[in-house]
Amino acid sequence: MRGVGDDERGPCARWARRLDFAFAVALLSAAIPGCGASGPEPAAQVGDLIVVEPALVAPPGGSAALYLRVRNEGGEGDRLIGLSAPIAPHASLHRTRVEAGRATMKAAPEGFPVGPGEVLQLTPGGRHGMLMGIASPPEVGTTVAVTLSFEKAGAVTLQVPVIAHAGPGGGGHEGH
Ligand SMILES: [Cu+2]
Repeated sequence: MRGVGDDERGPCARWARRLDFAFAVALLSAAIPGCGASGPEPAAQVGDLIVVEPALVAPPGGSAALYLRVRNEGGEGDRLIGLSAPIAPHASLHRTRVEAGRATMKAAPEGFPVGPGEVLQLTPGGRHGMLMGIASPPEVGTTVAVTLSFEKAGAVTLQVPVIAHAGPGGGGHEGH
């Protein structure tokens, strides 16, 4: 599983290279409509960790990216160490780097820390979850069950809304 994201020629990497920066920004605003304003409603909670604004982007091709934020309201640090979903035989945490308009991603098996009082952000163009090997992409507007695993707080399952994978006016075709 770990090798999939490490391989630049893998399906995930091919998908990432089509994600230009403008697209990523459009995606971000689509995924987080009320960003920064009033506190969004929790999508899930486990211990002192509150998951807000989850979104799944599932273009054709079998891979889907998971974005969300985790707020740690406790006094102790924790770490997102993995994810899983019934619709995907493989899932892992990834980092994206965007340089000169090109995105590449790598698996992050060490996970992502979220310190006390901090917010862990999984966003387009940054850290994210990746579901791979999806047989048939979920429809926009439906929800997909995803389980997040934290080092200390344990696992929590949430329903993640599937959002469109193109920016405004993008037409939804990513060039297959
Ligand atoms: Cu990825």
